[in-house]
Amino acid sequence: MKIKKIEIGENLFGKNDEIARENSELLRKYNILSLNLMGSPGSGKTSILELTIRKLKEKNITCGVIEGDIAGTFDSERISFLEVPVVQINTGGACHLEAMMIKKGMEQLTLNEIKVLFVENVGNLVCPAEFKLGIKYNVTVASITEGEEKPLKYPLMYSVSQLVLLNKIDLLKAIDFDTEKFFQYAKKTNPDIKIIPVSGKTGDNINQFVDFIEEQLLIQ
Ligand SMILES: Nc1nc2c(ncn2[C@@H]2O[C@H](COP(=O)(O)OP(=O)(O)OP(=O)(O)O)[C@@H](O)[C@H]2O)c(=O)[nH]1
Ligand SMILES: [Mg+2]
Repeated sequence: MKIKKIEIGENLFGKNDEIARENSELLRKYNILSLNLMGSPGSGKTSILELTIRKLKEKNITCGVIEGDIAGTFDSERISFLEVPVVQINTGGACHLEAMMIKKGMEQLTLNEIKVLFVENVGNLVCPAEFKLGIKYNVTVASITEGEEKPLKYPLMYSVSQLVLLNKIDLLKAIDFDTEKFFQYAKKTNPDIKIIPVSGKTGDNINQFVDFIEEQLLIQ
């Protein structure tokens, strides 16, 4: 599938919260469930997206993806391989996506053909949490290789997220990672947060993320 690409210039930065509200209204109008995947570079956002989209496709749930990266089209190429509409946004240096970028991205998608819109934010545990996009669910993709204390060191990311996908659990035997402590720290930062341990490599528990998406689709 052809990748649509947007390079961001100065003029695309605007009144962020206002545009985020407009994005949210547009998504509601089209009855699209939207999820914003955030996390450190390499935590496994694209790997999880690939597995999840494959499973949603098997269930005839149509997806669209907005990929945010500082530069390059690596991730959108991986997604387009799945025959899913994808827009690559290159921020040209900015460490996060902003609402105007999502607005421009959505203009490139045929919204009435999409049930679930995924946004993959720029790999960064800080800045993406600071900008509202108008996307309904914030999902933090954390990986066990980052250490269990990260929810306490980067609290904003956890407090703005409804769901954490704790990734790379296939490496648990090789890495000194205290899963219980991670749960405790994440809940301390955000008592309402839901955590699903997954593997973007073996596909373990990806079904639980798919279940979460299907549940949210039902209550849309
Ligand atoms: N062992 C293991 N490796 C994983 C897992 N998930 C992802 N990886 C690997 O981790 C690396 C980064 O994965 P990506 O999915 O590209 O991570 P990302 O968060 O999308 O990265 P950026 O977009 O650059 O921020 C790749 O080499 C993946 O194969 C996992 O669950 N287990
Ligand atoms: Mg990625």
